Amino acid sequence: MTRMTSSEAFVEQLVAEGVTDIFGIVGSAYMDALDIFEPAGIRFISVAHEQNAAHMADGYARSTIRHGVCVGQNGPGITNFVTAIAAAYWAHSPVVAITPETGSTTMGLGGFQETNQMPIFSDITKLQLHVSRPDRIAELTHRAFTIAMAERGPVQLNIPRDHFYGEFDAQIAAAQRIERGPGGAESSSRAAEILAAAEFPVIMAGGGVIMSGAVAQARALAEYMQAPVVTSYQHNDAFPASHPLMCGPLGYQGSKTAMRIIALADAVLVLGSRLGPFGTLQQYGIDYWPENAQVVQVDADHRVLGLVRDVALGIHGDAGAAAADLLARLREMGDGVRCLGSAAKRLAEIELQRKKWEAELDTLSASGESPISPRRALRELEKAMPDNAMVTTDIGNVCSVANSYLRFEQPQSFFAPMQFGNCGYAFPTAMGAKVARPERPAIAYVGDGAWGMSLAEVMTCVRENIPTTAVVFNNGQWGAEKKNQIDYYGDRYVGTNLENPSFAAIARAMGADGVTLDHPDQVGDALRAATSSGRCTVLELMLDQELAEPFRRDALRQPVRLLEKYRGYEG
Ligand SMILES: Cc1ncc(C[n+]2csc(CCOP(=O)(O)OP(=O)(O)O)c2C)c(N)n1
Ligand SMILES: [Mg+2]
Repeated sequence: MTRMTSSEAFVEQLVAEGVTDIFGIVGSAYMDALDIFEPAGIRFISVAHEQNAAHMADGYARSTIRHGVCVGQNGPGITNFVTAIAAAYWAHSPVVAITPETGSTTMGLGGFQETNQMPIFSDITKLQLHVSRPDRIAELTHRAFTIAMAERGPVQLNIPRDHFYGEFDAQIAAAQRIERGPGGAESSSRAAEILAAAEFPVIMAGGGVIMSGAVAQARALAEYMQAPVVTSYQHNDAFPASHPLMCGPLGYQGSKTAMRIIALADAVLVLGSRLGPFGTLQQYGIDYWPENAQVVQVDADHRVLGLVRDVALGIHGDAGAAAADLLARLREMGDGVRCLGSAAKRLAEIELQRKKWEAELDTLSASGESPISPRRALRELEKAMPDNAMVTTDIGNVCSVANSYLRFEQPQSFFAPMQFGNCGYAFPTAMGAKVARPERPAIAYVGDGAWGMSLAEVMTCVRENIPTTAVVFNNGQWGAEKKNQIDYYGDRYVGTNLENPSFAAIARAMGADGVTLDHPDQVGDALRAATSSGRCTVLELMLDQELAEPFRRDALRQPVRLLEKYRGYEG
């Protein structure tokens, strides 16, 4: 026990948890602690909007397997966090949201910057902690960090502003990491039997493979069984793209190779995926989910086992430990593993499907016109992508089509908004990743509509020296939503056309580099130059207005109007 102030105990506990970077906007509520961040070895990254601070914390966590941390002023600073904490929740990111609150002595009186901050985050955090007394601040901070990592999701640490003051004897705990095993022995043995009996087993690698650092284990198992590997929606980096067994991602704008291959499966081993409903919707008219296959689902969160899809067996365990355990069991079974005799057939099928899909993508991406066609832009970016790049994408139509063109050799390379799907995700998330991994290029793909939500952070990149590259797809529209007006609402464009200023000029005015590109031949060189310049760069790609399939044909209906005054507004 050492005598400390409350702020000192808090900051010392942050240090013990390994915190070196915190994203936020300054506020008096926590200034007493902020004042000693620097001598504690903590960099405070001052941003333009608290939503983006929390996205940065998410990108930081996703690119490292470390905690991301954000902080803001009580009331409005904290309510600004909400969207990004929800995104981090669905991305399973260990983000610790430090939420200073109005003073405990006046809470409830409706004073300055007061709102009840706990209900707001109740459904988008794994745990909420309220520091009820100053002398519990270190203990509860420790708890926040432990649970955020153990349960893989945001934790809120709510601290009444007066609780940063006070003196007491404090104990700083060492950081705690909880290791997971492969799952129960009985279920593991059943899983091995299911896999051993399969003729056409397929492995689906999800985010859990990335988070548990399990690519090597997944790969060893896939290679032993010669099982094709598909990845879950927008987790394209869960298995190396160039591996002969890799088929690509499922889900919206995913890989037809992956879909055609998984459709053939008689057993699927799902490693670290909740099988989210949007992620396995049929695509391109391919109803690919193999309803009759025996599905074994492994996940670190027992609540998601069998939740969305019926599974033959759920295993509560770590993706890497489970893969290693299953490999050992299959090895012991020797010739009893049925699929070992038919590897050539599966490899040939992968090769065939991959060739077909690549040829189709080449044809779709061939246009050499100006303005640039979205798919040609995506192909050019793909070809010029630095090997060790980290790429984030936003949720617009062009960004979503990028799913077919983003391939990675290493995990922790692709951070998309996935099933929370919020506009404004990509750029701050790339910035957070860049802070965490300064040695790797960080590139955000962003639509022009969503760029309006993010562009203020170019100032942050310049001020804080975070050399992130933004690729802005300027198609003059909130395209993904306009597509619905085209398909369902008789081309009535309400709120979907955009008249944009020059985003490149705005970037330059903020002290960054800004380049406008209107021919496909310029794209590759521009990306290479931007990512090697050491400067924040905005590449503004002038695109045509072509749009791909909408997100939610499954959830939209042709409009029906009954009232006379709305006649003519049918589909
Ligand atoms: C925060 C938020 N607001 C609104 C939406 C609805 N939405 C989904 S995609 C989209 C259009 C995106 O337009 P843009 O960023 O220009 O990309 P494009 O579709 O044109 O490629 C909108 C408004 C959303 N997903 N998130
Ligand atoms: Mg757009």
